[in-house]
Amino acid sequence: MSHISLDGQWTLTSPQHSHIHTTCTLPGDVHSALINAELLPQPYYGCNETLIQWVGESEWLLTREFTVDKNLLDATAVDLNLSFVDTMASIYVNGTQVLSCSNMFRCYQVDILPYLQQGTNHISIALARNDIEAQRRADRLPFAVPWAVGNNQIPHMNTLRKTQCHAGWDWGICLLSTGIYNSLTLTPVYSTRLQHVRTQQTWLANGDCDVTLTIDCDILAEQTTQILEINFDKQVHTIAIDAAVKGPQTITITVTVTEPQRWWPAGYGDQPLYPLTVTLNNHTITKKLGLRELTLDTQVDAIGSAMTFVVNGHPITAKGANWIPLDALPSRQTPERYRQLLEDAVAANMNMIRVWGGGMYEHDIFYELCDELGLLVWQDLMFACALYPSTPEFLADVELEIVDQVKRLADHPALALWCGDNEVIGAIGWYDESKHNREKYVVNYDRLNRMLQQVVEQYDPSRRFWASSPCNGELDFGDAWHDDNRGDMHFWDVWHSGKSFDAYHSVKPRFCSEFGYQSWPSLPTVKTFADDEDWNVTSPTFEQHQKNGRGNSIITEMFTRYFRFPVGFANMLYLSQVQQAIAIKTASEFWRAHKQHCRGILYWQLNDCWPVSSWSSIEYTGRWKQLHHHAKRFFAPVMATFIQQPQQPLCLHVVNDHHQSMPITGKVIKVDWQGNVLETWALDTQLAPDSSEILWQSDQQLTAIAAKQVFYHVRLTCADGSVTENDHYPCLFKHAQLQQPAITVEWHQDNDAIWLELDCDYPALFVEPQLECQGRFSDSSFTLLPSHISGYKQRIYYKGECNLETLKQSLTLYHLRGSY
Ligand code: BMA
Repeated sequence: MSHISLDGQWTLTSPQHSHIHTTCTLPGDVHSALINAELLPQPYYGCNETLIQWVGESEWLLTREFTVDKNLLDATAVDLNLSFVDTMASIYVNGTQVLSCSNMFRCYQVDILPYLQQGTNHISIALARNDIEAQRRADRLPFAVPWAVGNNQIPHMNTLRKTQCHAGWDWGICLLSTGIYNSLTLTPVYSTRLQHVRTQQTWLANGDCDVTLTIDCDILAEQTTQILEINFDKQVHTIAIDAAVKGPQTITITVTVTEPQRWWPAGYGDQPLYPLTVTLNNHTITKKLGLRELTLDTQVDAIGSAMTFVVNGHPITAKGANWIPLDALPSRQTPERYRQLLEDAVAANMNMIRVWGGGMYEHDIFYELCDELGLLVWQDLMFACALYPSTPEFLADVELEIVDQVKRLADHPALALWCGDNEVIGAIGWYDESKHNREKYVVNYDRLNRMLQQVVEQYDPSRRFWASSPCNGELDFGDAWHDDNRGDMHFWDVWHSGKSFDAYHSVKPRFCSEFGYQSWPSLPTVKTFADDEDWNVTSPTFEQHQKNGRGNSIITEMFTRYFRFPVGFANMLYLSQVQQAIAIKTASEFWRAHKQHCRGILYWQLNDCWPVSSWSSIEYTGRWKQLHHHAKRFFAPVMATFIQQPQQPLCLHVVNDHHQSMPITGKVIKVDWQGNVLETWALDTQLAPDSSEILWQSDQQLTAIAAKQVFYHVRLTCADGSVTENDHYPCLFKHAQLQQPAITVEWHQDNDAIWLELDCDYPALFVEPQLECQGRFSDSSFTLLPSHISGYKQRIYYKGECNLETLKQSLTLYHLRGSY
């Protein structure tokens, strides 16, 4: 007999709300159950967030029955397995408490056989109030430990091992969700429990790979022998376990993979995965292993010290974004949505995702998809933007959590790095208590951080532990927001400090693990949470959906620096996304061009967990913001960018991330806003492997008048057929003499394919064909040149399920000159 699932319908009640007696689907959360029962309004709509806080301020009880047949009672043990328990929970079986949970990140296992009876059994989960527990714990701390004021709406979340952004963040709704978010299972154990399998790779001089399996078993009842079966790389191995003595036993076996197919990050090669199964009696553990070597090079160099991931002996440029929880309502974190978002990341030429420390260690499906898609994972441990206790109880609890998570995740080839926290070193300097007593709080920090390091290194010696993000290096408590010589950097001078976009040119980070710029959601997404009377960026609903205090002012103020002020709400939304795309593009292209300095670019942030104004490149509804289309271009393996630095000639930098050389041909043109080509420079060369070179430069000093009348455009075609295009605008957009273009739109359909062909009389910038209906186009926010310049009409394909008629009615075309 294998697992028995306790997933499905449970009964939900609350001691404080006698009228509530409904069902709750587990895995799932209480809010979602109440929404389904029409006892709670949709939390994401309007200002409903303010109406639903009572849910987090209540206790909840989940109950159900299950049937046990006689056979099950013959087992040596029956394990109840629980994980993603959010958070303070007491579990009862037939009236007896069998488990008390207090850490959402633990994987709990408890033998409940002694409490089971043949026939009907009763299980209940009492969920206590997390806010009260947080306060209770804070009251008992030996000294104040500042919590994430400004982000959290509920105090002292830092004392609880629960997703920190559940209490709100500067992009996050405060729901204080509760529930159980992973499958609940009962596993009968016969004599010996198969506990855990861990693998380790050793690469041999001949290119083969030794995979050593460490298999933990627990002998519960003495037996003569037990047979373990291992299937790996088309080999079957059986091992007889001597089960004469009770207690834990560890078995190791090494399997040699000859001529292994190596696993690569996306863009650098394929992602072959080798299935592994280990079976003991009724219990099988399966894994998919990717065989690769991965190190982090932090050698001292002429600049400071490197921060370069090296995969299979090749340095790579990490390109990607930061990940926050998929949905603030955990019931909506479905495998389909994980797949969609991660596929969208790869579609934008990303190869790394950072799981940010204010969220959660993600569900298995996340890491399985990253393995499959070639997305390296920078894994923060779950601490963010606050200080944390270092009391013995807190450390002991966290230690168990880290052991559970490292054991769960260490065999994923995508996992690249364990990082101790998000911005906790920095946070020592943010709060009054710690600012004025720095030594005490640095020691307090290090007590926790050192324990994290020791546990990670013990359970996963194959990977690097990095103390914090950002961090300048080992035991370095300096300012990694401004030091670009070593370590990883969070560069927020543009968004939070209000500098202009050219401030991105003032630093060359070794690895920028955060930098971001907000935009508003697109109109179709706004319609999902705001009535038309709230279609205004300062309406109550819109302000409820902006969690960064100065956010709307920053966006609007930046409009005035670069653009002519947009007309109407829809154009405001559109322009905010143009602006965001320009910000992140400016930084990413500059840092990629300085490849000798910079080997990692992860912008803040990939996704949204509810519909909100934020730094994301993909909206909650799944719509790609303009930034995501730009990311696809600025993260492409071969990328051309114009860089203009003060008192320097305009330079065209071309970056090649391939580990092979790449022949390219194409041209740079100088065009005026009437669509006349004034000059052309042909380019035809071979890019060196893993390089960044200046292929063209202009010494022309444009007069102030000429700068408003022209722009430069480059289009290069690589030998593999890929194309990179880019522009340079010599003056601010608000000064440029853009002409109002007439854009023609033709729809085409052939079998299943639907596409648009666009042409124009005058050049059009940031052209966004926006659909009200589902789906998207293959490209957006592009420069449209008249076909007499480019030689073709711009063709973009529709990706989605709608038919041609629906599409025709649902298209709105935005472009920069049309916004004012
Ligand atoms: C970063 C993150 C988040 C935050 C973001 C935007 O530093 O770590 O805490 O949401 O900035 O302010």
